[in-house]
Amino acid sequence: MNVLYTKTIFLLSAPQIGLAPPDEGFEVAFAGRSNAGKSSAINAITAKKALARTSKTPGRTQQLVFFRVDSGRRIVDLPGYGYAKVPAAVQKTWQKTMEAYFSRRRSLMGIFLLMDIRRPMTEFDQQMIRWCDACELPLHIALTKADKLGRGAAKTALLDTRNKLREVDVPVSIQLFSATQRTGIDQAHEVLDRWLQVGGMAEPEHME
Ligand SMILES: Nc1nc2c(ncn2[C@@H]2O[C@H](COP(=O)(O)OP(=O)(O)OP(=O)(O)O)[C@@H](O)[C@H]2O)c(=O)[nH]1
Ligand SMILES: [Mg+2]
Repeated sequence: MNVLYTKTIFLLSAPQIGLAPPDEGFEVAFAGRSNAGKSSAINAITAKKALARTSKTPGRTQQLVFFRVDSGRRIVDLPGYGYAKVPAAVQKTWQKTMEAYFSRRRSLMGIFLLMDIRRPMTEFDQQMIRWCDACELPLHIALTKADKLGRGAAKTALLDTRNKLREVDVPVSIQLFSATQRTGIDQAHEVLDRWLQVGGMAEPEHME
């Protein structure tokens, strides 16, 4: 277990990027369709039961929720408006907010895109991937709820999704993840460490 992430605390919730914390240090954002398992993944990665609020009701996380890993590093839980009940006007506002965030946020080092392994590469996901491409943001995909499929089917989903990512120009990696079975956490930490510039010679105390 990477102890750094267990120190993560809630910082603030921002309904728009103007209210985000100062654009300094390093930040990684968790994106994904509503109910994909973003909040559950953040809790699993930080080994905290209820740091990010999870819900059976889609659309629970409606703001950009910032978590502080340490003084110069943050994780962000992005709202996942990928479900039908959201009014068109709200969708539009969300799109504008996301576009501004992806393109202007200098501390944003990469996007963790979470997809339910049973429904990968939805229109929402493809939109996110296009934005990453356009903004030259590295992309890491976690296929969540891998526990819902058998090993063989999970592996097939991983390979299929990887095949669909051939056209993507930005660096892209992909993994299986399960918050309930706590699998894929080490792999997620490795990507976060890289993007959040953890483990340089200057700060060996962060590594276990
Ligand atoms: N079986 C299983 N269920 C999971 C897993 N991760 C999340 N879930 C369930 O999926 C539902 C949605 O999880 P959340 O983490 O709240 O999803 P979210 O992406 O944050 O959703 P929004 O905040 O609405 O955008 C909850 O009922 C979770 O318990 C997993 O790895 N395995
Ligand atoms: Mg959530």
